Amino acid sequence: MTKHFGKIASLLVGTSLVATAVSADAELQKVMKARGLSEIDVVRAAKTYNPTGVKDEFVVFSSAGQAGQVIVYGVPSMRILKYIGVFTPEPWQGYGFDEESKKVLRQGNIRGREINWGDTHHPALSEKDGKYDGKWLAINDKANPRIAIIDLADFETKQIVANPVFKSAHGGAFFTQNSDFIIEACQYAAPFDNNYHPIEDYKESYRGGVTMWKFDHSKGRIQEKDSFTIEMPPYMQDLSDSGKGVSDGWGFTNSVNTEMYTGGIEVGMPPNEAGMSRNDTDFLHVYNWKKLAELAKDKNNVKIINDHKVIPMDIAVKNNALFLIPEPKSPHGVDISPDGEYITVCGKLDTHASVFKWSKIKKLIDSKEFAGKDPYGVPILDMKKSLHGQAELGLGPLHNQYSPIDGEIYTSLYVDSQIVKWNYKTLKVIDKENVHYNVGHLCGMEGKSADPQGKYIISLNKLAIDRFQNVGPLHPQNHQLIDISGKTMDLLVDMPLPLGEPHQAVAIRAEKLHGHVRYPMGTNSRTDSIHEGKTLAGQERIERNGNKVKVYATVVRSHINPERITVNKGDEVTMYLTNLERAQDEAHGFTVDHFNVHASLEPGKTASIKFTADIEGVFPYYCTEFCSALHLEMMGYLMVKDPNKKYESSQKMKMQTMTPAQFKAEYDKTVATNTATDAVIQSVVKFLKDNKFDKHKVVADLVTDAFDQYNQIPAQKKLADAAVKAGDMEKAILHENMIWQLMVKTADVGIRAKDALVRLIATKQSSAAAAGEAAFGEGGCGGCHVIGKVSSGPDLTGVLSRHENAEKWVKDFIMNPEKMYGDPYVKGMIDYFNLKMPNQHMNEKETKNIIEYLKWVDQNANLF
Ligand code: CUK
Ligand code: CUA
Repeated sequence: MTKHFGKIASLLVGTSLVATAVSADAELQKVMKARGLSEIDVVRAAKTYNPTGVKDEFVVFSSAGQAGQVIVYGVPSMRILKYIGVFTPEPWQGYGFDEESKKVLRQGNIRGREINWGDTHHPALSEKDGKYDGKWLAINDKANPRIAIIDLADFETKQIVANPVFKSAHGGAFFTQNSDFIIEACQYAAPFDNNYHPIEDYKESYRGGVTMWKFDHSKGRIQEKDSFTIEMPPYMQDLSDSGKGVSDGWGFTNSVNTEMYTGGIEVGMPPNEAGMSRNDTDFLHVYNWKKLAELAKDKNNVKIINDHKVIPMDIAVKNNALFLIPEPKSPHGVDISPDGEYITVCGKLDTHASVFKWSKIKKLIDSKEFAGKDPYGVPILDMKKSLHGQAELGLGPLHNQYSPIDGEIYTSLYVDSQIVKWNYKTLKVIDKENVHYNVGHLCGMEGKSADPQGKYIISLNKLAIDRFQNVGPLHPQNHQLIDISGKTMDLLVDMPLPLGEPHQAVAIRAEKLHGHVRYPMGTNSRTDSIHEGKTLAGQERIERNGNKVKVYATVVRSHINPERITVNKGDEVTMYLTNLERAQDEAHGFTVDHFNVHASLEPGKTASIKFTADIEGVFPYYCTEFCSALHLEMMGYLMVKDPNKKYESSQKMKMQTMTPAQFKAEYDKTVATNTATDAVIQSVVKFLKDNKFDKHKVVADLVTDAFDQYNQIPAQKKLADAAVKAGDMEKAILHENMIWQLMVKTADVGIRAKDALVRLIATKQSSAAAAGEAAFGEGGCGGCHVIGKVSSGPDLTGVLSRHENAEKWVKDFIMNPEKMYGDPYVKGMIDYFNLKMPNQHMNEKETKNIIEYLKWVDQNANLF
């Protein structure tokens, strides 16, 4: 092994374990040999490894292509965090299986028809001054032209809007720099109305365009009424980008079929792919959306098609708001530089990237210097006069991302399977990195914002081929993480993504995201308002109105209230479910067997499920999240009876029962257990109060959660006492049992609060003491010694004052316990615990650290 290997090892093991670097070194060499890893592999692993509890620096939102969803993962660990249901039902979140989410999905109906499939391509993060603000995520559906809005406070889809005039839409979503509008460009030109038009009328009746969706940033909703579409020639508008900085107010959209070719293999015509790439150039569309938004306010400037405002081409042209610039044929990405001055267009059939300059374009527009007009009368700007220059990159350039370094740009090369780093100002290629295989989009860290963060590029590859275990002919996608912090790029790791074909992904600094922990009690998460079915403890009820049955239910560890519901066959049943929990991560799920319903109930949420009880029978309903030790008991029965049938109660079986004396004994035992458990709780409460827990928000939140449970006890106690009075000991026992359940839940959170508080108020550990605590834990000392308690070995609090010359005594005893078994004190201990202190083979350094740890324990003895 080479010299600097030790350096890597100590880098990897972290400071608290530097002492054990020698043994870590050996261990590392062993692992590397066994797994066939090189040193550089180990460095790459270290760059992406997150120890447990450590979070990522960036969060990526990736489209999921044909899965119609969004995938969320962290960088650099490439760990998947969530799938968000968007255009497709997602069962875990109840998306499409509860009533609230169905309403969102059904906003995406087109011409009154349900569509439950989508093809997500381009996610976009909301912006302020061109920088990501972490509030909203928009994403398009290419197949059924729609845009969805996801709230980044809870990562739920809140809105879907269908495009009233397009028949497909690819070039979206793109936020303008202050999130006033979301750009969505058409893809396959088609008639704007919903009628039949023969393909021979393509040039006359088929149209392309760009829809500008008005966005209310504070509410996070698209305002359909204030949105409009700019009519464009049927050139098949493709990817787009919004201007920013100097080009703010303008939009840029390229196109792939200025030939206006319409194919016809079946009638002997050459296929689309030949006819649509005949011309040397297609058109980059440049439009002044800010001006057009003003024009759209006047009804004389718009045509209303399908209840939607469309600005005809001639109006846009007359108002100097729409222009064309030739660009190399069949381009793909168009990406505006962070300052808005450079516009890079990649031609997938061209080896070049073309860099246009906004100031040059603007000058031509202002001076009305046109090279001509297209057949629809749209002015064309001269390509050469608009260009800053072209760079030869390689085969199949597609998409671009920026870094914070001036002029630095990263471009994907589809055919060459490479990422190329170059400079769009000097037009020089700097570096290339091979990827596996056929990269589509690439994702920089905030790499398309006004403030790119650099550090990493993710290559979103179209093919995985041989990279992963064969799981059949349909392979996962491969996202490859590339380190771009050095002079040259370095590919760090592969991540298989088994959920559709992601196209674009966007990354944001994790610290910009502020997800909720819980909802205000009774929230309809899809509208963020209080739900009509909000139900608090004690308000649970079943209401009947004719054949409509409404159940107002609550869920809380570990019961559903009510637990029995009887309805008639044919009844329409709505169940409103409120999760009364406030504790972090205490979600419950809810389903009624056989009725195809599911709700995910996060703390504070109210959701509803609705079904017709059209079959007779007995149907268990239950909580679908393993939420507590009594999760399996969190259930109930829906009983559906046929009103036209007579049911005879079956013969009552004679069951043996307990004697009154036995009942009394069990009751007394239960009450005694509760009294003992309560004493533990009170001691924790005293500790928390003595140590001013309310000064620490994290701890105070946990204490609130604990009291949510504890405060339910008096009500149960009342019921238990009433049962005793009435002589129903069995019922009294059941209520006392419920009290115990509540106490256990209280203690569970209470002890977590205590541990958290101890960590916050204890004196700071020296690094030696911290290493000692780690060694104590890893050396198995905790198996016999519990700090603050006598367990199967003595309590070690105060051990350093129990012996003369104690540090040496403890050190000798840890390192060579056998030698001291004869010592009268040790002998006494051995007899008492019936156990001998084993030799755990701690080295001198570890032993010294443990002694430092024990000193820290003594300093904080009052806390244990
Ligand atoms: S597109 Cu798929 S690789 Cu829809 Cu942005 Cu380029
Ligand atoms: Cu609630 Cu399981």
